[in-house]
Amino acid sequence: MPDHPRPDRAELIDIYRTMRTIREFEERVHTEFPGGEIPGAVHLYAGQEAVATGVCTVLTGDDYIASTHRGHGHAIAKGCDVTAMMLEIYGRAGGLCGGKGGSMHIADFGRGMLGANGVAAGGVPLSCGSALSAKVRGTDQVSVAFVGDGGANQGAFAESLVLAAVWQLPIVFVVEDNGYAQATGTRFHLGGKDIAPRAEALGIPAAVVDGYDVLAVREAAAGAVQRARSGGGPTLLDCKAHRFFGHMEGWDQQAYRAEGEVDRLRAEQDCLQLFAIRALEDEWLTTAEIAEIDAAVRALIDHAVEEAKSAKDPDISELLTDVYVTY
Ligand SMILES: Cc1ncc(C[n+]2csc(CCOP(=O)(O)OP(=O)(O)O)c2C)c(N)n1
Ligand SMILES: [Mg+2]
Repeated sequence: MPDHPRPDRAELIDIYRTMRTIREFEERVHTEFPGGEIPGAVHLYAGQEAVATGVCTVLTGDDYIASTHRGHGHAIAKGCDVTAMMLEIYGRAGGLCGGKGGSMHIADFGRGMLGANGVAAGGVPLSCGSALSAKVRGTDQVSVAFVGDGGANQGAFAESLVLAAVWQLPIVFVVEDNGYAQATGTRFHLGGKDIAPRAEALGIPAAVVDGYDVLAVREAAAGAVQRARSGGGPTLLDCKAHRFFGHMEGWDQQAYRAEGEVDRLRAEQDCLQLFAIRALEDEWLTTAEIAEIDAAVRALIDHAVEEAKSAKDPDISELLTDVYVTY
């Protein structure tokens, strides 16, 4: 009996709702950003929802993920509270990290979300640490390291692959190849077409995955998580899905992208649309059910933004709390 059989209807609904929540969250942050209330750097995940969702749907609450600077989608898919996330992005009291972290430092240890990370590939060695900890403690927890195509060129990524292979860590490396590192296309920076062979060179099983197809991601992730959980060691998934927005809000004119590239992506490679078409064809969901989920998600995000805008800044007395931890 496989650990993760075909998703049943409840899981399919959950998958759609998660992807829709990420999309609505990101579209709304994009709309709100020019208002000037959101401090710091914000990188949006729209377009890549199927990757975070497909992976996190086969994880348990006890499993770990370490995220990137483009982390909202990972946090939502791991079950972080959406309103507390919005408060955090606005830098307000009541935010998931007390309003002192912002978009690039959202973390929720209670849900196994070890943090977004401003350092490209910074989460990857952390994931090796949490995987090693699980192995030493003898639990069956799995760690997932999300990393971009650009991050995969960092030395820390190569070192982490070696550690994971040598120590046979219960870890899944999820590379999100979205075609660009800032303004540099992968054909200029990758040194090859795929990142998967870098893992294979170390004996780590790897696969190239269609990152627009949430069920393909889920299936690949299910195999990888099962391998890790049963003592079979690491796996790398090289997921291909481009982002809809620029690298960073308020900064990127995207002059490096081909004319009409984003319009084509939205029209032809939108993971939500692709999923909805299949869900209707295969009668997993009705049009009315999809509309109902969409409306509920819109209301949730409206509420989150209202709460964030009306919340207070963190109190000055909390300036130094949570900064240092004594072990
Ligand atoms: C160690 C390090 N070097 C440089 C940067 C500046 N930087 C921020 S995001 C980024 C590109 C990351 O590209 P990729 O890993 O493909 O992620 P994506 O933005 O495409 O999701 C760079 C170079 C950084 N944050 N950390
Ligand atoms: Mg990239």
